[in-house]
Amino acid sequence: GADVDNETLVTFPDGFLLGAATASYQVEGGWDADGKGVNIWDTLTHERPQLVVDHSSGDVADDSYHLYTEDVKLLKNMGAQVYRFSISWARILPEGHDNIVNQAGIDYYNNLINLLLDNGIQPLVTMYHWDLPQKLQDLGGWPNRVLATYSENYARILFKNFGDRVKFWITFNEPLTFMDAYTSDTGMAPSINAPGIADYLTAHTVILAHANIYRMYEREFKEEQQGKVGIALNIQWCQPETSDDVDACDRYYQFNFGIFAHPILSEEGDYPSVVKERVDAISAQEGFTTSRLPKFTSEEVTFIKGTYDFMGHNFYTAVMGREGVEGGSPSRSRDSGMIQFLDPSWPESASSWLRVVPWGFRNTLNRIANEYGNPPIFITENGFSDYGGLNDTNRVLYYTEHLKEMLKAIHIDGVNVIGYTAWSLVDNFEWLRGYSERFGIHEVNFNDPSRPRTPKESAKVLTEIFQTRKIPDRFLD
Ligand code: PNW
Repeated sequence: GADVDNETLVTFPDGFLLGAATASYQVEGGWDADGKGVNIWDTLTHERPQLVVDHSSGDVADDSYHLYTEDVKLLKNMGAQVYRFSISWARILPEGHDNIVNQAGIDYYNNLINLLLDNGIQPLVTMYHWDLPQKLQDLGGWPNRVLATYSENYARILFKNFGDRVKFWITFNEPLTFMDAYTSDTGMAPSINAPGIADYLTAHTVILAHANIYRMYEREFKEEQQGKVGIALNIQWCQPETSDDVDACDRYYQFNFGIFAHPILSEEGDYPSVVKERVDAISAQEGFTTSRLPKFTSEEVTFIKGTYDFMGHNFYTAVMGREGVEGGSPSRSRDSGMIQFLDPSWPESASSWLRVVPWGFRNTLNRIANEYGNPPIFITENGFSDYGGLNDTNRVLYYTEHLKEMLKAIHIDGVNVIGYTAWSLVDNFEWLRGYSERFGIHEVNFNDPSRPRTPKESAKVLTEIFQTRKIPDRFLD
């Protein structure tokens, strides 16, 4: 580690970007406004409302489709330098294909982008944050490889219309999370139960789609637009229970992060060998003639390798790992051969999966840096859930502790972290948890049609941090 003075250790480097994040389905509302098409979250919330804990939907959500000027005001007041938001595919292409473009959708994002830039805030745009046009789900959704081509066509529309002003692009948000939407019929949209099969098919299509988009940008836009393209991958730190469980956590990492990162960011390319070996062998034991893990050709391995200008990383929490087998047959969990649990001493949040383990953040950043040659990493999400309220002391602590760990990774360990957007700018539709779990740094009153936004204590502390570009003394040990 480098020798750094105490002041530097708690200060953000020059050029480091600070801001906040949202996603289209979680905040926009306007689910059928002005020519928007139906997407898989519209379908799930309308047709299977019992899958959402409070039977709610994103039909209106924060109504950011109509109130985006309010969101930009919040960002401006905080001194945010960057806003990460996502584009609703079906708002731009109502039927998923690029033959019909909804001009009202283009106008909406143009207005948002222009207003951000007028206020000195950079847009960081996610192309896909889980709201697939229903018409593409009707073709099978992500397990159907043809979506790798349709995604490229969608992305081209985005580069054409917005690429003159958007310089940071994320192709996909958390493919790890949405591949699991194909592993249970009580899970996220499309909520299809084909574990150990459709999840791998989804990963395969998404990796090809990502590479297609990156290469198309290189060929058609990069020279003129000079933007950067990456993908946002999430992973939880895995803490081995004993020294005998280190390999189990390594496999956890490769099955959940390496499965995407290795093809794109490693020198070698392709899926991690441990993933290939285990899924092939276990598939055969289970009586499958064809491995459940699809194969890349050697041309595809080369085509995919290096398709990033930076990597997006969403970090929330940690798990404990132990050698052993759990999960049905077939399943990715069984393939990985590890047992996952939580340390009861880790502080809780409102989300069952989210415990507060800030040291896991620094460890994860180091792991990524070591494994893939220290790529530029943008922290695209990090945040904490509670049940609401303006006095969100636990969220304040979550942010200050995680930012301190991130700064150690930067200054002491030399990890190349280039930006950070807090999840989330506003309380919003938290997927299957509806409005019951709150991640916002601004409170939103969902009973008031005007959806008023109010800064929580955490927004005030982050404002101070964004403006001073350091961690305030009172949060230092
Ligand atoms: C992210 N995990 O999902 C998503 O990108 C956001 O849309 C979401 O609102 C936010 O985190 C909070 O849930 C995650 O189990 C879901 O570690 C699950 C995990 C992490 C992130």
